[in-house]
Amino acid sequence: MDYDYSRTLVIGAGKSGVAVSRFLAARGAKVELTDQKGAEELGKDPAAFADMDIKLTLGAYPSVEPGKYTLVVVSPGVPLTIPPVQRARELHIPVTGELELAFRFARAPVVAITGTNGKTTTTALVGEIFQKAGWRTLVAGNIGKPLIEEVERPYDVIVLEVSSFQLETAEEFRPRVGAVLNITPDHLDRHLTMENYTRVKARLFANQGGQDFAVLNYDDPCTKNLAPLCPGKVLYFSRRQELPTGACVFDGWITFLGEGRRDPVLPVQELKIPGAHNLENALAAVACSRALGVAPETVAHVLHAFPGVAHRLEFVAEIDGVRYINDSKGTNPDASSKALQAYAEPIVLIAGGRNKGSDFTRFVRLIKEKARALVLLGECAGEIESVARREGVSNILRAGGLEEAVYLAKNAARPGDVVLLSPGCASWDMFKNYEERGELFKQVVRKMKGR
Ligand code: UMA
Repeated sequence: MDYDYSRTLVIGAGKSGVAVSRFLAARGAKVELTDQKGAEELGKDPAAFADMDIKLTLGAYPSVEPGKYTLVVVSPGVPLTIPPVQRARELHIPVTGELELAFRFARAPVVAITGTNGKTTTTALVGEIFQKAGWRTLVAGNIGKPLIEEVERPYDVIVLEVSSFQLETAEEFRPRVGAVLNITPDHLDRHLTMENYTRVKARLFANQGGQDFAVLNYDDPCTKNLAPLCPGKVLYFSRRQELPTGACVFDGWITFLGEGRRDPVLPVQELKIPGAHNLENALAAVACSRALGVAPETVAHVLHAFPGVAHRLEFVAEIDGVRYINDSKGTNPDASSKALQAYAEPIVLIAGGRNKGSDFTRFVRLIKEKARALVLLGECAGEIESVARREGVSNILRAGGLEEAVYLAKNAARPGDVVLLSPGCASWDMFKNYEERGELFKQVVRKMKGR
């Protein structure tokens, strides 16, 4: 079904909403872009939108009345429970998201990657593999570039990072290859229960046909059990077990098995990105790219060279024998636990921010095992501190801001240690996004090194 976008209300004037508004306005739609924040807080220039024929309604949402809009497009960060969305649904006005809308204009097969953690790294990796193989490749989605911006350009493949927020409004979205990397508690402030969260992730496969591929993590019971919901061919990947088909580790090699063939791709030791979780990301990338026929040598070349993505276990500097690592993208306890596990050295951890409904107990137990000191900041510092004290973590420091946190961490660290920013929380209490948080961390560390 095609949407009638002639009179569209777009909610949320961030990256996604602005891209959708531009796209639809350029096609002659009457677009109204709204945001709960005012113009000043948003830092948007209303004149620029007027030039594009986009009506801005900021600071409060417009009323949704019968006949006023033909379509409502909701940004990923906007919950579907807000009054204008509810009202639109009462009036049977279609409500969609940028992912679903953009997909309907897509001309190339889509490889879509979701999961609680690892999706940005895996998406970037798969994108590199297709590029290296000579495919004209668009890498977009939750990774930071709305699909709609370039969806109509001539690409051979679209590699998309997809979030659970985007999948909430997916209806006809049908990736040729869909991968779910792992499912652990996250965004429960929005999805409320793990059942809902898992159901939303499974929407990735809802419209697939027999010739499409579902790439699933065999080691994660939540994703392994999605197989019966997949109409396409299931390709498992496993870091722990040898599998008859799919991607796994065989005699120390990352290996792909399929159609009676066993293709050794690369010795695990030669994978550049560190940590067990990155081996899982690499295995998923192997499955996604081999599903569409990329040669094992090309895959190997990229796995060997790929340095990782910014804000994910990103090395910043070494000062007085202490390595500083930016993992600002550790926005939930599970992601940050993986970061802690990636280092054998003692760690001084900087954590805290906005809790998205997570329980910190397991994270704190790992902190007790791996960290020399814990520096806490942000909205839920008190909450983490009380769990940490209960679990027996003693060396806890409190910082008023990120800069202070870095200096406290520097004082607590000894030569050979790692100072790790991996907050286990969203950044939204103090920053616009995790990128801004990571950039400030890098800036402070570099300033410290310059002294
Ligand atoms: N807003 C409202 N009403 C609300 C909530 C928000 O008006 O009830 C407004 C805010 O005031 C703000 C705007 O909505 O101005 C922000 O919209 P947004 O949160 O959807 O952010 P965008 O800038 O459009 O970025 C979104 C994704 N953000 C989220 O999902 C929270 C980006 O993912 C994505 O890169 C971008 O679209 C392009 O597709 C970021 C993210 O944090 C990286 N994703 C989460 C994650 O990875 O865990 C899901």
